[in-house]
Amino acid sequence: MIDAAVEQLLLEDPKSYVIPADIVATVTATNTLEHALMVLSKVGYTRIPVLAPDDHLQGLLSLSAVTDSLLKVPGAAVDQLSGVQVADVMQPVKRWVDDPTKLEKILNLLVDEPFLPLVTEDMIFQGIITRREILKRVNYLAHNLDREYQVTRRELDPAAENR
Ligand code: 2BA
Repeated sequence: MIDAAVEQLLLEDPKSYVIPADIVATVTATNTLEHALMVLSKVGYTRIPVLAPDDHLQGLLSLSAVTDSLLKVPGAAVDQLSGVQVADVMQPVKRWVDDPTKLEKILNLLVDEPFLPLVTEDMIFQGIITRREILKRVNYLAHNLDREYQVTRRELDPAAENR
């Protein structure tokens, strides 16, 4: 369990670590890979969400999936990606959160995931929580813990140390 003081400081402003949907780069499942490659190159991110027209989260598209698809055909040129759709290469979403205050879960999942999609109960995309934004909160915590709390080291129990 996360220490209560740590949790309180990290959670002071949960909205501050959510990147809202309207500024997240996304593609739709019916976009061609040529279009998706253009989006990925323009925004500079390596993996972005795939959304349905009604904003349902459908999957994730990675740059490596696009390049893999290109390399499958010997001598293929980028314009051949116009014959393949995002739906053909996107990956399923395995990890997401539906509440930005579920810090324990968020911290655990972000160990392995660079970002987590934030969705409603029925999987409508709300935005993402990235490692960068969470690390910014952790940095704030590291610099401000002793402003609001008196942090003192517990007396160590020598018997417990030798166990
Ligand atoms: P990656 O694209 O692999 O990016 C890893 C880290 O590299 C990012 O970490 C960020 O610190 C930096 N970075 C890469 N491209 C950047 C760019 N165009 N502008 C600014 N910084 C850039 P995080 O910021 O923690 O993001 C973690 C992951 O979340 C990213 O992994 C990407 O998959 C996704 N992501 C972040 N912001 C996004 C956005 N606005 N739209 C779509 N996906 C986003």
